[in-house]
Amino acid sequence: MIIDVLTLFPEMFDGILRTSILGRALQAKRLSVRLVNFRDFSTNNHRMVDDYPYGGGTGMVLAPDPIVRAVEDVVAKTPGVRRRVVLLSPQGRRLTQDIVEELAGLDHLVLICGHYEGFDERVRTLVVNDEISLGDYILTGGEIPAMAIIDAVARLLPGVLGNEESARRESFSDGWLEYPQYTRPPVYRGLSVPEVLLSGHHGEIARWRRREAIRRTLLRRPDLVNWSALTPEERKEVEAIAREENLPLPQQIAEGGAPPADPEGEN
Ligand code: 4GX
Repeated sequence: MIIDVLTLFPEMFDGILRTSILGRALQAKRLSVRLVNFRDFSTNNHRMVDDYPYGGGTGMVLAPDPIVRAVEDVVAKTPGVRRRVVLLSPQGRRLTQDIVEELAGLDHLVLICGHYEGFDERVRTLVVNDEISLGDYILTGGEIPAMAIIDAVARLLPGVLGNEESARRESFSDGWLEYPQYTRPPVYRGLSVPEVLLSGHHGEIARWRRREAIRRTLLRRPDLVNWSALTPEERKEVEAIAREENLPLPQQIAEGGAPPADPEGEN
């Protein structure tokens, strides 16, 4: 996969692209990341890339021409492939693992990062076909969201994670948060490792882990639960944990339907 990053601050990417799994993915040529400073596409004498907003107001707006020409350049260098041109902004759809998987199936990904200011709307109209947000908070630029996307996509590419790590990934893609983990020593500052994990009873260990994964998810991220996809065993665990934790027993568990509407709009 080829990822082109359009940014005024390419040096921000130096560290992460050299480090650990990303560095390995690049070395192994599973992934190629090209950093494009769209200031190089400015035709202005002063290499300016922004200008005053029509209609007035504070701040500056990234002019369309350098960005549009930079996109045209990377597209011309990478013809005839499955491609997405993504603008990073708080106005995009929030990044999820489903979106990461979608992007990991492409041949060419173009990530456009703005800094401080917004983009001239014609950038969206002319060259952008996806807009993604890292989350509902304001950053100084799209570079960190672009890095998050590169990192999350790279680990899904064939051959990037070792066998062990990719097997681990599959075992955790069952929809629950991770169960609590422990290593040596068996007692640390008075805190013991749960007895069952030292027992060697693999069946009991697997049941304990599933139960604690479900407990964590119900307590911390009930919004992640796909109520209609629970196995009968999971459903029984959910009912038992809801009783133990004094959680309101979800209506949909009892009736087997969709969850009730959340009046706070949180879920
Ligand atoms: N997830 N930012 C983009 C410039 C900007 C302003 C307005 C478009 C319209 C962000 C995020 C994020 C700050 C990057 C504003 N672009 N990007 N930048 N959250 O906060 O992606």
